Amino acid sequence: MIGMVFSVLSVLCVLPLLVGSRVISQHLFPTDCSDVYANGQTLSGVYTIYPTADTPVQVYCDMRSGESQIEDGKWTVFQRRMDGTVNFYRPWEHYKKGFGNKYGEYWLGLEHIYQLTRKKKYELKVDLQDFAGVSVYARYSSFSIDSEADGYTLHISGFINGGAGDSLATHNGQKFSTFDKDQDSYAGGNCAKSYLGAFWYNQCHHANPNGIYLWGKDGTHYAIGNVWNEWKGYDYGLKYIAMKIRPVSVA
Ligand SMILES: [Ca+2]
Repeated sequence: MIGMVFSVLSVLCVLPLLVGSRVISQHLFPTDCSDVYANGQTLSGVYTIYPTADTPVQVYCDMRSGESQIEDGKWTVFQRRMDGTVNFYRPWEHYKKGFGNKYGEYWLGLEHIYQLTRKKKYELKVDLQDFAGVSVYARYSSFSIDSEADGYTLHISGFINGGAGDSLATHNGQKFSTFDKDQDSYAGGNCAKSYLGAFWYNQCHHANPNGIYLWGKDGTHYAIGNVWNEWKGYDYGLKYIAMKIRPVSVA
């Protein structure tokens, strides 16, 4: 019994390991993909992270090491669209807890995102691709969200333009809304219902990443798609969109 207690206690600690002549810190409960990377798992893929010690969750880690500092990997992906296989028109509980396929399209869950961003300072990158294969991004040097009691309010700043334009500016400071929980700034209705998504709607949006997967340009129904207005306008559904965070380097 005492041995059991001791072994439970020991795995709760960060375990220093001697590798060759180097001592590295193993995160036995990696908080995010940055910790997974620090553990030596440097390939992109699906890993288990622990936003809190008792909430293991699978996530896609973008470990791609790029050409520049900005493009370096270690990103924890919390939202991804790529082929229209997952329905994103879902109620509050789904957006709170997460849904979808970690190998494909998914939403990690607002509670997990909140638990991550309350622990460390994060930056945000949004990767976008159209059906012609053109890729752009928008980056924000600071990203966090509040607790559920505060509506999971979005806080972003420090926009860096990777060709996408800043479609999130109008969403900064807004609470999250779903079709069954209207917390937007539009008094005349529910943006989630009007634009068939779920987001930090204002009145209502310049970006609708969780909208309908439109398969390209389709203006039949105004701004209902997975659109990013500052890049392709309100009637172009993107082929690929991924929202990802990583701790801000203090180096
Ligand atoms: Ca409203």
